[in-house]
Amino acid sequence: MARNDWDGRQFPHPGHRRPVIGDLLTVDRSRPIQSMLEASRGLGPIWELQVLRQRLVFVGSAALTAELCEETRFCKALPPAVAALRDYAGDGLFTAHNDEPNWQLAHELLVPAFTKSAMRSYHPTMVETASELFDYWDRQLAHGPVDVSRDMTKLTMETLTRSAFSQDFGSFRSAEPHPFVAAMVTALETGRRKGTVRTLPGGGALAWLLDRRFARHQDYVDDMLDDLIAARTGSDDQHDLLGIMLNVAHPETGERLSPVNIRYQILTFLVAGHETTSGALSFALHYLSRNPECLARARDEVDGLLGDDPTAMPEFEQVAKFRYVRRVLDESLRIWPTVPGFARGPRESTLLADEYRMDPDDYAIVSLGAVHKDPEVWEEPDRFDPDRFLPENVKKRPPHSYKPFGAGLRACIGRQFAIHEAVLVLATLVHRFDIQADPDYDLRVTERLTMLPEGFELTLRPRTRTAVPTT
Ligand code: MNH
Repeated sequence: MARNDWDGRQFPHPGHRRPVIGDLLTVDRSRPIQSMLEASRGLGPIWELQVLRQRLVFVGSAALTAELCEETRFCKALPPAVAALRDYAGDGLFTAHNDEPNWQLAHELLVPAFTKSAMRSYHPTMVETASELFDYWDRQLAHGPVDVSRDMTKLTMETLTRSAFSQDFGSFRSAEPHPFVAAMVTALETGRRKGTVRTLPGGGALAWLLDRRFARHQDYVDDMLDDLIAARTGSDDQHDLLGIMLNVAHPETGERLSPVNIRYQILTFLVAGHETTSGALSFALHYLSRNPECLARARDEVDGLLGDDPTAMPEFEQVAKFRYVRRVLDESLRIWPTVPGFARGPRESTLLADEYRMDPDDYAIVSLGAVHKDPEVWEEPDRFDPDRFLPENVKKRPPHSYKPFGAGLRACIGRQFAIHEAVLVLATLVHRFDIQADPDYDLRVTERLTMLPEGFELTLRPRTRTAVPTT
């Protein structure tokens, strides 16, 4: 574990630090990330929190973030909460240490499967899954408003299981989640709680208890994936991510991923890819439902490209043309980055901001909630304004002031996947339905592994052909 002592330096911290527990009382356990961010107001661009035995140093300015993103000097670090996920994601892409050989190998084998053009092969699956959700909503309309975060999470999970290993869990055909999905969610939640618990005195024992209680969920998930991997071994199809991982050897070394590592990668895609994208979709829908002029612009754009059939779905090439919808997504991820931060440490001892000595076992957490609202860069940072992402406006900003997908070599490999899916779903949703939020709803954000709107409902009304202007 990183020592993180920063050469003995102390940074500003919220008041009332106590012996032993440190700043624990400033952290609201039901919304730790939001409460830590609120407590940092007024502390400047770099601050710290001491939570029991764990010390966290955060940066919140675009300038310090730009420096930490310099790949020659800094690289990804794994703070304890991320390292805790290694129990089930092992040396998969997200949780691998920079120097673990499986990171390099998996990265090189999988990058081609995540390029923009590779999205062409996932596009039909994304279209089909979104259509199933919309058909399900059509059948649900009489039952009142829909729970947006819940249904978006089902959607992104279903898209991923189909794209990653061609498994259809029928999320929109039955009321109960498939046992695999339920077990996955429980195993994930346990992993997250273990990450928190380990920092407590005696936390090792608590983590062990959690392990004992939830091991069967993890075993079920692992067994199912191992069976699936075994069943596909020997066939040479490469039509999904599993097929690529089983059948593509490294062009120079001939190396392949081991079956266990393939299981880690699949779990990683499911974990890293489903709640993150569903949160982004849900926040975007929240802001669209609150900003009628933005909704009208988004809809005009989509109507212009898809025409007057409300159930029309786009071709692959059309998705990139939903420019305004894309800006809505970008702006939503600015205000609510669903992955709230990432950690960076120096490759060799160095001075951050010419001032703070960092050694290789120190790390700083880039607090995206702060960086994306840095007043040096963003005017009226709390206002929702997708036009901030017009190309001419993007050019005016320093390059590292917006980092929802992380930085450098270890940045998000699924970025294009998430963007293609989210733009496709947002565009087709506003084309097919009128959306109406409860005017009394105030955005509440729940924190799981990622950030999601909580209790956010939309009343949907199908648009009719005549309501959609002909083009
Ligand atoms: Mn994703 C890494 C954000 C969607 C798979 N992702 C990261 C990081 C951020 C991130 C930030 C860097 C973390 C770090 O430095 O520690 N990811 C997102 C967001 C979305 C998202 C905001 C959606 C919106 N991610 C996806 C999807 C997938 C995916 C979809 C897979 C299908 N992400 C990954 C993987 C990594 C990652 C794998 C780790 C990459 C690496 O380290 O090599």
